[in-house]
Amino acid sequence: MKTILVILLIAVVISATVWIGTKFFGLTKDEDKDGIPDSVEDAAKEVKRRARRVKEEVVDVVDAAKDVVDQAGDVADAIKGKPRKGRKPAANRKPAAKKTTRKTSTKK
Ligand SMILES: [Ca+2]
Repeated sequence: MKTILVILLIAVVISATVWIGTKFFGLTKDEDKDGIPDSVEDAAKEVKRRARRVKEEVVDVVDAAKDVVDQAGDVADAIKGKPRKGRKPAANRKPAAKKTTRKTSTKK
């Protein structure tokens, strides 16, 4: 219990030192004058951005895993000798938006 209090006290002292140094003495760059160094704010933004990207990728992996499970059933059917059904339509998937620019041709 005492150890936790000591660790907490050290953390509070470090935070207070950084805040006071930033707020009143300009030791680190702080353009919005909120006492939080810009480097800390930038790091927090980057962590949030990366967490959002990881979440997007995990959603993609889960979608792909669902497709694998669907297709695995077809393998079992093939082993049993059933005819090929073809690709199952994806349930809740929008078609990927293509970012190609259409060129207008003047040739005929
Ligand atoms: Ca700031």
